[in-house]
Amino acid sequence: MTHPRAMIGLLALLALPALETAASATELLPDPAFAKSALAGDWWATPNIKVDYKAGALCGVVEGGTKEPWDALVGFNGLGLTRGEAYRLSISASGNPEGPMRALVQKASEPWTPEGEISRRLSSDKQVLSEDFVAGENQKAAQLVFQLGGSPAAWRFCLHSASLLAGPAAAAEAGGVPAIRVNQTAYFPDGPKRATLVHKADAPLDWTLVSSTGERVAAGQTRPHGLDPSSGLKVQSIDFSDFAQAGDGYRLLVGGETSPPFSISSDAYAPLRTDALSYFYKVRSGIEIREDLAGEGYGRPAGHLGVSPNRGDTSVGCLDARTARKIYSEAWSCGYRLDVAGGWYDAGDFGKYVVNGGIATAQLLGVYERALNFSRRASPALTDSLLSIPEAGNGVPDILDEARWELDFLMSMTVPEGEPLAGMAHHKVHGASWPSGPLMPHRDDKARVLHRPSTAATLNLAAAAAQGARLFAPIDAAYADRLLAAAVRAYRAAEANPALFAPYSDGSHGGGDYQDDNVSDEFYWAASELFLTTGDEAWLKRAKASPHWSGPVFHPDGFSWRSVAGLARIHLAAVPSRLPERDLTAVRASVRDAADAYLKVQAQEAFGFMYRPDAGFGWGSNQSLIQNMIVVATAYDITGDRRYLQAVRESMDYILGRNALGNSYVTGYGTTYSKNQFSYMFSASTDPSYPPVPKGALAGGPNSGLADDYAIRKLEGCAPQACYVDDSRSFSTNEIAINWNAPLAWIASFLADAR
Ligand code: 9MR
Repeated sequence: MTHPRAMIGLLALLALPALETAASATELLPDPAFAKSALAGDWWATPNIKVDYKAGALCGVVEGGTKEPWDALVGFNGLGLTRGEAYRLSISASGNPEGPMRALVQKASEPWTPEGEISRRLSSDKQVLSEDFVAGENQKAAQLVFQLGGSPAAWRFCLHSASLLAGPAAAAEAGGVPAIRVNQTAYFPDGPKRATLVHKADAPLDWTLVSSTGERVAAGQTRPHGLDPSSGLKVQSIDFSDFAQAGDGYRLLVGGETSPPFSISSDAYAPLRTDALSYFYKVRSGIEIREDLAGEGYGRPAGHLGVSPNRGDTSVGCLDARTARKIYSEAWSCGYRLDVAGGWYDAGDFGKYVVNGGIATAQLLGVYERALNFSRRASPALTDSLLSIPEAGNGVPDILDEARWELDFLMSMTVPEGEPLAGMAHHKVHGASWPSGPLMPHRDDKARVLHRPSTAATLNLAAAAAQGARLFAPIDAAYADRLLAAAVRAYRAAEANPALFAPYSDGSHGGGDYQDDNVSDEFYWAASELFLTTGDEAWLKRAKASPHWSGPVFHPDGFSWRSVAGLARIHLAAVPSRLPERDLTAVRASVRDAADAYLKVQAQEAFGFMYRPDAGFGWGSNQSLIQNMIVVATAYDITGDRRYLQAVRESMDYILGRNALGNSYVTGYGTTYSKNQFSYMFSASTDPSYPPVPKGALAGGPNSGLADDYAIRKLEGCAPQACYVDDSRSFSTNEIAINWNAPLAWIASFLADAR
């Protein structure tokens, strides 16, 4: 990108030396409050901004009709930055009428690498905004630039103050990570209680556990582990499992180090179950989100319901043949339009993808099904009063209501009878190009397009609909019949088109690829679900014909949307069915063996979790870990062996703060938690006029692949556990997604109910 700009006559009338603030941070901008009667320092603007200055504000009228944010700029050059040093950018600004602003501290030439950023839509109310960042590069002359372009109408921008602080005070604001890493939410009174200490010492150290009143309640010695490969840190472990007194505000102490506070309680996971499940209502598409149900700040008009500026999803056509040729190497298109309104938005983006929708729905249904089969029917997960959703109280359990919202969407993605590929499911629907955020769904003006059907999507629809059919059967028989018919039809269509794969693309077509060219696992999953639902031999025969029937399906990096055989296997092991005894024994033994293998991994991990993939941490590693925990939880359900229950409890510590970064990956849980995940709509971290990431949302987590520019710049060379940054620019380590929150809800429900 280039920043066409010209210097105009805002010359340095008064250049002041850098100011030392009381807190010993250094101010890099002259006259941050614009208190002088003449503008101080080297400010400039592009010619399409008519600038005026008087004490108290630097203002300018931005011409309308520019296209890109960087088509209209106000800036300040010559800022020195030191790599590794902490900075705080603070501004107050307003716009009248409204206008878009991106404030960036960045390299002043190609590639314009940003160091700190604040993005906002400005309105006439003055907004006070700040951003802390640590400089990634040494720079003699970086710039602070305000990108103000992209508005069709002219508007007036005012900057009421601008400050860039460098040094210790800014660093103190950014905060340090306590050396003792704990589950910042809760340990079970009768569960394992371990923490990990990051420390240089080779010898054991003394630890004490203190209560909220400071009373010493337990003590012991740490166990040194040396250098831990997944965190790149030298660590020791602390085991206080013997202490079983429930309470809040406990802390561990080692030498001068103090842990964050935590509870010992059996009650922590019921609220997490509710919060994790409540995520889904907030990301529904095609329905108004009621603030009285979703909570303050989360109400919004329906998105993608055919109301301008939305251009979907009530009548969506297919990708044009020219673009299709680029992506699919064939001029595929279609002559029909589909009503694909509804469903959930996939993640931070507004795409709706059948494979991901399928597995997320299956695991949401799984929360209900596990409660049905293993809670003596006593779990709140089975009730019609669990969630704050419009359907609460309609006589249908809330989890089924929520799942139906997506099941209906999945079925609507089916190619109509009489068309080529009839009965197949379109792989996905999303914008023809990516919108720029922050953005609420109802304001998205991108044309929406259906992508080519795929075998994987069709089988995901078949599997999720088949599972839905057995769970809805006692509650809404007509709907269950519809689901089963859709599942059978989809399976048959997939059999007729067994190798229609979703390819990789160059990522520039407005949505994720969800590439998958091996659908043997999807066939196994769909056939298994159809068998579990119908008890029909014909489906069992198909499932048994799969290489996955007796092949290895549990891998170190967990099952996922791409690799679903493990999910099929745990359902075969846990769902009551007509599976012959011998088969059931073999299936269950395979789940137990897998669980034992995960327990071995856990025993080697100084951070107590059960995820050790062969090569680095993958995209959404937190969900991969949770899937492994779900396998172990299933082993507990089918055997009653409490080692499995305790292993799941301990592994949850990692998600909630016992990890290399001392960060809880669940928003709103713990003392330090992810809250700046990438999301077009939950983007309060870049613009406070948007809602924040909701409580109970799971961040994707460390991703050794570092697949975004920000992560590459900030995290290069990271140890696997440390390849994460809680910044909304890092979509490859820090996004939220339906297929991550569904397993979170599953494991939270298990932990809430299993005793
Ligand atoms: O979760 C997906 C991950 O497994 C893939 O490696 C990655 C790249 O293709 O895409 C992830 O899914 C994203 C999707 O493509 C678009 N919506 C957001 C998803 C979560 O990041």
